[in-house]
Amino acid sequence: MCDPRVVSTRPKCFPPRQLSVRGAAALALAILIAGAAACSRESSGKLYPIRGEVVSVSAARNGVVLAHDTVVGFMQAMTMSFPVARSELLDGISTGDRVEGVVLVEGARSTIVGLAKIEPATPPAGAAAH
Ligand SMILES: [Cu+2]
Repeated sequence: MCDPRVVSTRPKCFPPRQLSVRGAAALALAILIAGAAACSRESSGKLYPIRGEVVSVSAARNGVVLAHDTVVGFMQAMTMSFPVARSELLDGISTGDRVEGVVLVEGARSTIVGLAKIEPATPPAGAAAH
């Protein structure tokens, strides 16, 4: 018989197999709890990187129409409008800009949660020397 006080300090009181099962269950539970905590704070959606060109920015600055490239694992290239999580995301963004960002997909809703203008590629050094 194992004395409970001995169990806590002497693992040999548990058969090794039982120990590992308990360890795995505890680990799975810890992951679940961590995941649930993260979800309640953020959201249950999935994030995808997105790239495209700005077709228009809504007058209320709460949405943007993007001609976006393929979003791997989510959708093919198309032109569509997205709500933006915060109007500040559209600061400095205007029609014709090439942008990249992050889209949060929750069920049927996809919201732009990050957006930045891609600076035009700088010409190689010496290219404009003449
Ligand atoms: Cu789309």
